[in-house]
Amino acid sequence: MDNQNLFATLRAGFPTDLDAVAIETADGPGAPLHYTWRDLDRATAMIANLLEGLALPAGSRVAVQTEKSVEALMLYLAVLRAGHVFLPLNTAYQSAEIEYFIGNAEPAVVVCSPKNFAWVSRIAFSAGTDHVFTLGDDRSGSLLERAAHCSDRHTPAVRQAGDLAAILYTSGTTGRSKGAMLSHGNLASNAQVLQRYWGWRPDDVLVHALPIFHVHGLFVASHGALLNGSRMIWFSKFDPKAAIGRFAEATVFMGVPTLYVRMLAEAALTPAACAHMRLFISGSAPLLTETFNDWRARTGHTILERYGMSETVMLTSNPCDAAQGERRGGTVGFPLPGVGVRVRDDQGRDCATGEIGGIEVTGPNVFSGYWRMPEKTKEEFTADGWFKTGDVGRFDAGGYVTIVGRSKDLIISGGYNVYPAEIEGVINDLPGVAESAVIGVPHPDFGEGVVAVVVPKPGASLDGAAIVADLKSRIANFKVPKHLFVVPDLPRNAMGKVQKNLLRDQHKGLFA
Ligand code: MCA
Ligand code: AMP
Repeated sequence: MDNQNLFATLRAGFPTDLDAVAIETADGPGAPLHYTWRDLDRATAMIANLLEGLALPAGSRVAVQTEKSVEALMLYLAVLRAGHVFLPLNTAYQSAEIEYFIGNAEPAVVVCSPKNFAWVSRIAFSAGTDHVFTLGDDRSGSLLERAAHCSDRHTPAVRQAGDLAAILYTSGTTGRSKGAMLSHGNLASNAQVLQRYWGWRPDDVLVHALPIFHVHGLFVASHGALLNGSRMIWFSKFDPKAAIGRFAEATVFMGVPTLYVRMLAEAALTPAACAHMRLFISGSAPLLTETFNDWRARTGHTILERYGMSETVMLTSNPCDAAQGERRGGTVGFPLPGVGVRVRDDQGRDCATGEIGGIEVTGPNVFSGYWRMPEKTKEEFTADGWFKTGDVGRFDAGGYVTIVGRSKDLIISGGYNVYPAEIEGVINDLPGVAESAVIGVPHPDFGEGVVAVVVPKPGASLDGAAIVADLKSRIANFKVPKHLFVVPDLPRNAMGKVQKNLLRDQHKGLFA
């Protein structure tokens, strides 16, 4: 049987001329650095051989928290190549968060930034991890030192479509993150569908400016370019002016809405600057119609908005090809080929066109379940096997999907998910706090801004600024409330439930 290893699928997309440039760095140490396709092939082989030499048990997880670099991408590809399971971690995560992920996933290997080795290795070794390597964004660290002694020839491990390729931690409506288990087949099928739907061409050039520890930057963007043998211009950190400066030699850009908002604030964003570009894609959070319209007015390009999740990779997309329809602002387009999308009411009945309900999905891209959480997994699927996204939306008469809200209590800030229950849990554990409510309100830069409303215990007095400072040492910076109010009590309904809608309404103008 064919090898379904995702690395093998991506490798088959490399161009015949392996000496052509695959990735050019636009920033970071030593930029511009040029990596050829042969470099990607050889370096991933060496790292894969290093991993194989560790004789890890089948299905071992490799957890990675490193700055964005081409070598970090190579590490991801090498983990696939060796047949292990990749577990990316946001660089903003603090020690308590890392402790949870490592404790929950029990990785056999952890790779971290050299500067974090002391605390990350302490957590990893006490959780039973056997190997901790370091990888800096300047090619430093023990991972590459060790890999340098390994052969640059490697045959990808044989994997079936259903075998686990990656675990992405996501949503924790009850406070704790769940590891979405994605298989080689989930990821490969989605990449292949997007290849056709977005009309990827080998001569495309992608400006890659997203982090590579989430679906958008790691899978959607990187897989697209690799599968098509297309060159990437690689930013380790998004810089609006610098990104615009590279559009003259590029054709594709992918961003969360905040990236588009920030580029719109640059005078350099003109039709001429974007004349060489073919496709601007947005996702991970709702793109405001205002941003969609302003972008068209400023550049002459119509942003293609698409919708996905960590559990499912990409689900719907506005068309790329005009023959299939226009790109409609405010919508997330059509279900992708092979992906089933339906909208159902609370009783599980299909909603009529235009009627709002819960979005449910099925397809070869949909994950198999949450890591070691069979009960949670069961709750999130319908009896007939469709995944309940927790997003609320509708189909219009033309078949376009519009997302109107979420039934899950989730804030999306600058494309990062923030789970109010998790932040409330941390705040409620602080001395003097009786209870709290965390909400998202409109934010001009991040789409939604995190706000906390905190009630002190009787007799206690709380200092909002001190709480925020304390939170910065406990949770990832993007989760820290941008504003914190200390109030005598929270609004509740007759059932005693906190009325977050009232709080959201009260504070909706906070960041205007
Ligand atoms: C940074 N800060 C933020 C955020 N990012 N605050 C709220 N939300 C954020 N997203 C704060 C930091 O806490 C810090 O605050 C200050 O901004 C500066 O931090 P820095 O790291 O320098 O910020 P930045 O470089 O300007 O980052 C902004 C960013 C970044 C470029 C928009 O957040 C980003 O790359 N977002 C993309 C996320 C993404 O890739 N999402 C895809 C998820 P202080 O100074 O107070 O400490 S995948 C997904 O959702 C699915 C499946 C899908 O459909 O794609
Ligand atoms: P994640 O947990 O990071 O996978 O985030 C997935 C969630 O992001 C989805 O369930 C949606 O709520 C949201 N999302 C992704 N793309 C879009 C989009 N284009 N418009 C609105 N929401 C989106």
